[in-house]
This record gives sequence, C-alpha cells and structure tokens, in this order.
Amino acid sequence: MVDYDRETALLVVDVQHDFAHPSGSLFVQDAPEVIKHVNREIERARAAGSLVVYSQDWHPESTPHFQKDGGVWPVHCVHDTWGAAFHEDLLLNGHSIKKGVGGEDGYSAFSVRDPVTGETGETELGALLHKHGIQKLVIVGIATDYCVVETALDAVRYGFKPTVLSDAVAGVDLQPGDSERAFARMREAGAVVV
Ligand code: VGL
Ligand code: ZN
Repeated sequence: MVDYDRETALLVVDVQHDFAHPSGSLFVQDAPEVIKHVNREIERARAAGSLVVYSQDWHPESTPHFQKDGGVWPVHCVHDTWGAAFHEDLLLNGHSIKKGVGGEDGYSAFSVRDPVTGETGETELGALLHKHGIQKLVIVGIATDYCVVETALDAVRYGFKPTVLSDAVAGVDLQPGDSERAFARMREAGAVVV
C-alpha cells in the first residue's frame, strides 16, 4: 500500500466507458475488475487530503489516431459521447484533464503528439501538479501498455516520482506480454511498480 500526503497526488488514467465497459468500443478485458481497486485508491487519497486528478482520452470525430482515418484504433472516446464519459462506477472527486482534443495522439496524460507532423504539446497536467506542490504520483487506470506507461515515463521526465499500482491498472495486450513489457519499461525509467 502506498501512503498519501500533501505532496502526493493520485492520477486516474482514462477510466472511461469505451475502455472499461463491456459495450465500449475499445474494451479492455480486465478493466471492470480494476475499477474497485481504483475506487479504493480514490477513497484513500481523499481521506489523506491528497489531490486526485483524472485524465480523459477526448478525441474529435475524425483524427489520424483512428483506423478509419489512417491510424490504428477503432473510433473511441469521441468528445461528449457516452464512450468518452467516465465509467459510471468510478468515484469522481477531483480535477479532470482532457487529452487529444486537437486530434493528436494523447497517450500520456502530460503530453500529446500529432501523429502526422510529429509535433508535440502539453496538457495542463504538469502545471496543475506543480501548482499544488506535488512531488510524487500514484498512477492507476487504463491501459497499462498505452496511456499508463506513457504517463509514467513522462512523469519521470517531468521530475515527479511515480508509483504504478499493478492491481489497479489493466492492459490491452494486443501482443501477449505487452503489459509485462510496459511494467519493465516503467521500472527501467525509475518508476516504482507495486
Ligand atoms: C488509449 C489506445 C488509444 C489508452 C488511448 O487510454 O490507453 N489506448 N487511445
Ligand atoms: Zn485514444
């Protein structure tokens, strides 16, 4: 169990219907099971007075992130749709950050990247955490092998100390072992995986 304090924030990555509900367009098999672990952490963090921040994948109707527009993913998390909404069982109590709003790939909750031009940009997350004096991050959510790993790697780059809770994340595993490889990359970068 990790301890929460005023310098620690909980980051809940992309617990949205399209990833976490069986009717979602990019449903991650283990996601429903993980929501109760995520909610446990939200309650623990709030009880300690810690900041809780939620990210949301938030795409336009057309983006090179989607298969139909030349990318790799089925249409998911289109802004203001049921699929993009937070899962109905998720406890909500904190700030939320949207990523990918301009049609970029937004795997990391900290930064986005235009898949065509390669141009990168930032979300509001880094500034928000700095404003609150956060040094340490606890990361939970979906998907281990995409948004969670990229967020954890960025957290290290941005100067935070991330801990990823393996019972509170779920992976896509397009290739068997993707989640395990993601955990290894996070550890190599200096993130703690528990
Ligand atoms: C994600 C695939 C595409 C994620 C987002 O939240 O992990 N995965 N867009
Ligand atoms: Zn996406």
